[in-house]
Amino acid sequence: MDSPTSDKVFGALEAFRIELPSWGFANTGTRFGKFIQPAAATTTEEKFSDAGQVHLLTGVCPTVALHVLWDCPEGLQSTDEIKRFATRYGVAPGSINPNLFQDQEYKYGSFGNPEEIIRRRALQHTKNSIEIAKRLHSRDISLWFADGSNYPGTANIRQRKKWFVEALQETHRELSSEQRMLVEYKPFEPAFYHTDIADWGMALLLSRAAGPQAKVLVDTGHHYAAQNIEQIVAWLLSENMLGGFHFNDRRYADDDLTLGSIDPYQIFRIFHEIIFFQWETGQRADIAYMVDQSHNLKGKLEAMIQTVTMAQQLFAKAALIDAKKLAMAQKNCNLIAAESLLQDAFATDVRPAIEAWRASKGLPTDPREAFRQGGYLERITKERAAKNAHNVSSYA
Ligand code: RM4
Ligand code: MN
Ligand code: MN
Repeated sequence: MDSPTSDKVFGALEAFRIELPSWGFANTGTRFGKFIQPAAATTTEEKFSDAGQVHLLTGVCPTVALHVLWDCPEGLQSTDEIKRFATRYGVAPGSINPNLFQDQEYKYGSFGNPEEIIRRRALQHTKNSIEIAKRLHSRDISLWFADGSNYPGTANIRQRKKWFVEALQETHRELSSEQRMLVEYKPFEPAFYHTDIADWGMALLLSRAAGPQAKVLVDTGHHYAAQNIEQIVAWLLSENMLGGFHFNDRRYADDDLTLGSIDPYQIFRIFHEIIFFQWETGQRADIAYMVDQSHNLKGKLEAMIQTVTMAQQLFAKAALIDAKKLAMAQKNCNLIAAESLLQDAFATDVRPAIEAWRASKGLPTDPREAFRQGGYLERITKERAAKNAHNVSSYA
């Protein structure tokens, strides 16, 4: 690999950090059943320990996203112990995710629930989550709503939209000047007829209505098949409305498969739009890159390391595209030249340069192999097996 190429890879990796989800280390499953792993994290502390291990080996995952219901069972009081875990395991709390979908009250929705008392409860939980975020010095509040309906005629769609606007505005009022709220969209599931925030346009309108610190969160799994996600990304960037990503891959719907396992070229194209935007505008895109995957067949830590290294590879490949040449080829409608710039970058094997970058940082060149050799998995399996044998029903 020539040295300008490896310089580009080094430059890209310096700027790339990715956040891990705490729920990716706990036992999860499908709606048909949960497959218990003896090494799965059973407490918030164990989730921090696992995230810390992934960060130790990859060097690019300094934060862990928290789900309030699962990781802060004592609400604000949980923040002291979370700070201790952060120090002990070397990973800071990242985005804070209120949970507005699991409690019985939310059967007919949260911010869009026809009952005012439940809407208020959902708002109160969101406000508490913002308070937790403040205590933990977390910048982003990630909002995902399961709200929607299953049968035509059963919900007042316009009325629910109004309720959402009101609650999101109130949410925005609680933010400190450094904080942001990220509004996630999803076309279906758990609601199968209509979802209140079903696509990026709805998330964009609601974010705009909420206030300037509200941005859109793109979960790559939350699109219909064949949708052009990179175009959505490009539009959100041009509107200064892209707040962050939940990365995963999908074959059918919200499959939460390992990033790049089905269509690595798509993630590459998304990264390209971001890097091209930055080149063209001279502006750094302020985007939170987060993983939203919870593996129940693969080993959780190994799959997480696999995800992180894949993200680095695809980001580095996208950074190889010669933006100047691309702009010229686009201007001249030189289609094959433009297309080839993407294809050639994608076809470049960036792994040797990434290994060299890791070595330059004192990191293991092959983090997955280092994990296999390191003995961590054997230790946690021993420590947690008995506890996991009784774990049958909850993410926590
Ligand atoms: C949703 C969405 C949210 C995640 C939950 C668990 O489909 O992706 O971001 O927090 O799943
Ligand atoms: Mn998500
Ligand atoms: Mn999802």
